[in-house]
Amino acid sequence: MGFFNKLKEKVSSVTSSVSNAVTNAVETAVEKTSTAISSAVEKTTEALKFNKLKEGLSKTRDSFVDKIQVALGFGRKIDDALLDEIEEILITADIGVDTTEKIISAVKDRVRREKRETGEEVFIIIKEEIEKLLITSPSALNDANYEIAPDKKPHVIMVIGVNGVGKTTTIGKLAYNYKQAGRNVIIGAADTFRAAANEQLEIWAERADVQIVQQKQGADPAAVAFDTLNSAISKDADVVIIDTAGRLHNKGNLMAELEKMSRVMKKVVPTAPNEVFLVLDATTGQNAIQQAKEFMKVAGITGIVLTKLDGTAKGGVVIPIACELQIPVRYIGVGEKIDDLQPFIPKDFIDALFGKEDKVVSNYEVSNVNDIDDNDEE
Ligand SMILES: Nc1nc2c(ncn2[C@@H]2O[C@H](COP(=O)(O)OP(=O)(O)OP(=O)(O)O)[C@@H](O)[C@H]2O)c(=O)[nH]1
Ligand SMILES: [Mg+2]
Repeated sequence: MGFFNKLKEKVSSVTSSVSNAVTNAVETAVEKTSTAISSAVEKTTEALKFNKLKEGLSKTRDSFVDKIQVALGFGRKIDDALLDEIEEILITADIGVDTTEKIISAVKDRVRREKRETGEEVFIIIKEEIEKLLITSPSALNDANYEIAPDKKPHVIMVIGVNGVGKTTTIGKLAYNYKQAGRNVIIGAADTFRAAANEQLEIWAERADVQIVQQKQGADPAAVAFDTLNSAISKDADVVIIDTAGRLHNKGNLMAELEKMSRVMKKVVPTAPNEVFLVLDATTGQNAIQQAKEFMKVAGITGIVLTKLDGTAKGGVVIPIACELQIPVRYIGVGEKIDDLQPFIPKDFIDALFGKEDKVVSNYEVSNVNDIDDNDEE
């Protein structure tokens, strides 16, 4: 090979390795930047959601957490009288007698065993014990990603509950969340009882940008559910959400109607309904638990949606619902807008209610107890 050919080859090989190196560097930089951007977007979205939750729980925080803080403040001695006072605050904040007893007995035990003496420490113990109850409840296993198992397609969700609890609104929000997660959604207007029900659901379908199947007012709800499932199959939909009329658990004919809907849906999708969500209105406090207990006797409920947490001081009711009923609280409603439905994440809920910044007492070494300033005593 001549000198010039060799030189040409050399130059071309250097050029190509420089160009490869530049391409790699640019690709890596682009990849890093886009990862950084998407992680920043994700963090911002999470922060906005958390703030919304915090904001939504402000009335509950006033009625419950702030009262506990006041009771524990002013350097009071941590004794039985004080813990009785806290017990009363929990019961009046809709935590319910049974769950309150569990919390207080665990708190008393830890205060004694770990020799806790300050209000701050007891506050964190209360927070931790409530969190412990929630994270060992079925509600801790919620899917926040709106995943659908491929063998459950279409995934059929039937939404039930008494009048006015927020079923239709929840369906609109849920459809929106599934759609945002990239799922193909169809909703079925099986509340054929109320005159304006179809229009209301249509508005939500438009907002969420999903399809809707409906019939005339007075049509058989089971027929609407049947049509919706058939349409879902022909359109290869991922998720079907069926709205139902508000009903009382003790109205036999209405409960039989739900049962018929389930039976008819199975003719199209043998596993349907994959989920039966009972919607409960948090503003009704302990009454919501009663409703759930009654519905559980007659309908195969797989999850609870607790709505209107934003408008109430009774948000503490989510704790006994999650802990006593053994049915997961799947979603919570924190406002009337389409993006105001959140998966129920126990840790976020507790952090939003009690504040995030606290040190975790249980991580202290027992020896640290002796270092704790006991100015609070007397
Ligand atoms: N503040 C607040 N309002 C809510 C929430 N969810 C629903 N609502 C309101 O509750 C009212 C009733 O909601 P719907 O969705 O119509 O209730 P429904 O259960 O479908 O009612 P029926 O079909 O009549 O049984 C509406 O005014 C909603 O805007 C929530 O999370 N927060
Ligand atoms: Mg409705």
